Amino acid sequence: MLLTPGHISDINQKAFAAHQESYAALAHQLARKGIAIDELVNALQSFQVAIPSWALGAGGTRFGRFAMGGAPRSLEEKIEDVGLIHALSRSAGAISLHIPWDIPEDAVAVREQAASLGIVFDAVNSNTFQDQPEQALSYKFGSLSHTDAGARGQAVAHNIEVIRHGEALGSKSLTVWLADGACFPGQTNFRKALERTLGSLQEIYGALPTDWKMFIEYKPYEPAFYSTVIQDWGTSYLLADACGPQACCLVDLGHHLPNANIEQIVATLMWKGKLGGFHFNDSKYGDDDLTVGSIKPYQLFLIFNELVYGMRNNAANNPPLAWMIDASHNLKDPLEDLLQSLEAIRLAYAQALIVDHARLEAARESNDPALAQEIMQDAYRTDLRPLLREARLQAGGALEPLWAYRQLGVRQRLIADRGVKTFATGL
Ligand code: PSV
Ligand code: MN
Repeated sequence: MLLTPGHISDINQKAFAAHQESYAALAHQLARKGIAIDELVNALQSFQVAIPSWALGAGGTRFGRFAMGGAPRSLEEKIEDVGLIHALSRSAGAISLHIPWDIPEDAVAVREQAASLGIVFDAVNSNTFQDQPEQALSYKFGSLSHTDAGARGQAVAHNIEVIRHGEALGSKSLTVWLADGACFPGQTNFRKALERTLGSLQEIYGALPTDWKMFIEYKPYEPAFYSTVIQDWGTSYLLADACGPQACCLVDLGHHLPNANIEQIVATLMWKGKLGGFHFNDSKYGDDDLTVGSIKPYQLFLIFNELVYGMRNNAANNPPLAWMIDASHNLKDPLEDLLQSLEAIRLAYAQALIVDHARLEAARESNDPALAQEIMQDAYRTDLRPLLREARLQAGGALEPLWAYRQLGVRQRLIADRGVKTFATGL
């Protein structure tokens, strides 16, 4: 299914007058603060977030997975779905593949299909957390950290193969997330496991093309419930540092113990020039993979405030960040969920862009926490939704992507095309 500009502009007509009114009012409000709204429109238009190929079907929990109808049955159909999200939002111009869940059979054709929808290939992700049928050695007791050199070698070779797939698609980065760890005290030697992991990562690093990055993702627990080899940002940092300048850390919002100060982690990593990638989601308890901004939107804004500061003050040379949504959809239609996530991300970014950093710095320097809070919350509480709508409108997207999606009956059409009981490849 293809959404044409005609489909979208027809739907936009209905909301156009109300939008113009609210946008003019916001432009006026921001101008009084010395903020040019056009610059914000431009910043938002160039802000694109990758959709992971595994987030387009129904997710699930270890207790089950419910079919939602019309799920993409192939990589081509997943790209088609990202095309739908991008056509409506104009902010999802990239897809991130997990190998071997989504191995392109014909990379040239897949690349052409994506390009025709305005989509590029973001980071490729390796998978050494599941055993594949044809695999010689098991990852049950680890992959890059395994005690057996054979298993480690197999996991290294898989990562290198993933890089090759990525090269054929035009990707420029590899994300490594390891499930390696232990479920029981005493099960592993922490130091040896970390040393082995570093050795394996260095081998993968050696195979990186010169214009590539390697992102090292951390996570405190799950599926290992006692210890995870790359448990936190500090471990990720020291591994990335030991690998070299092309290795960076990846922050997944769900991969922190409760109440961790993620914005401070972002600030620290950007100070060192080691933040490379970002996985967005939201959570109440653990790695819940809920819709971005659905639980802690203020935290998301605080994180973006540090990201914007880091991007504007980038003496340490952080690479352009690879933004991706990493979520699972147990209840919602995944495409609706992704549209909501994109909106939440863009909103937090826009809010961070209007923070008066000069005044904030002055408040900090004069040790005035009340004023600092006023400045932060003034930005957070400014309703910037008209700005997001305008940025989309100018780029040919929908004023209200979620409503357009529903009014155009996209899911119903996907079900008609693909069937009711379809399951996407993935977890
Ligand atoms: C692990 O929880 C993770 O965040 C990693 O990024 C994986 O690649 C992804 O989720 C999918 O399982
Ligand atoms: Mn992740």
